[in-house]
Amino acid sequence: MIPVVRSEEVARAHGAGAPVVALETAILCHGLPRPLNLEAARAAEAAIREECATPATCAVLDGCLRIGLEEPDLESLSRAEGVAKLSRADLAPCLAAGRTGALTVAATMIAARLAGIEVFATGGIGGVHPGASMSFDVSADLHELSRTPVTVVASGVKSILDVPATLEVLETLGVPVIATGQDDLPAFWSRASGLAAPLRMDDPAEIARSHRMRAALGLEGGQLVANPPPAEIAADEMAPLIARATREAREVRGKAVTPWILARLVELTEGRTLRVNVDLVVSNARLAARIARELSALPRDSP
Ligand code: PSU
Ligand code: MN
Repeated sequence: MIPVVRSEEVARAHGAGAPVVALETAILCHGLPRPLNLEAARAAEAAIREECATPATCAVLDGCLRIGLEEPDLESLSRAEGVAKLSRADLAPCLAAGRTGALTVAATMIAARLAGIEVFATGGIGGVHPGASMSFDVSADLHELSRTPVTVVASGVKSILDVPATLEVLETLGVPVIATGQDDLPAFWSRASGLAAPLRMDDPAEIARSHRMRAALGLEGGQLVANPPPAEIAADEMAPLIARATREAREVRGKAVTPWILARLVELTEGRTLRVNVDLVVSNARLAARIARELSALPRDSP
């Protein structure tokens, strides 16, 4: 038996066949500093409700996989120290040990699939880190996109990554990468990466149909929807700062790399990356809700 509990709100929406959007918690516990982390989580949930969908923020609390957090749980998780960052490899051990952990993109996709949720919003997915040909640092988020049928709405790939290499891996894994509203793949804090996205769809209904068509074709895996950030810091301004933070992170290893570089960039931009990060998460939540609404209007078992 999997120890999984849906919030009342999520259970109700699910029973009614109403649209639900999953949200992750690694960004809450590792991606954003307090108290902005809680503000961002609440704002993302509010944006989803404004679009007439139900948010399902996912975490493991005391050995129970929670799909949808009540406000007191969200608040205490946002304040908790030393919460584990759970990816695919860590989910079962954390549940088995009865511990608490925040879910990355990969782990949230797994949770969403278990709960029958087809759409998930985040900031930016993990990918291929610069120097990965030596370090082998490639996020488990990429493989998850190739095996778990969830449409992930993000502002592209975090630009602290090797973006062209990440696109190549997604192509190899057969993951559709779909830009919305523009041809360029967004670069997290910047609207343009200078790379064209392989696909473009401006209509949430088309994204929803494509999601269902993959399932009908028997294809494993999800889609990555790349939504440009509403406000930006230009890529040429970010590039030298990213290069500096990455150089300084040389000694940092494993799961700590991404949170360390994000935190260093907050310092180097005097907090400007934070505002952009919060706004893009909220904007992605809104688009995810629109896609979820379109999905709920389609019959479940046919494209
Ligand atoms: N989006 C953000 N901030 C974040 C993340 C996403 O705006 O911190 C998290 C996600 O949980 C993603 C993780 O899965 O960063 C990637 O971590 P890694 O590179 O260690 O796989
Ligand atoms: Mn990594």
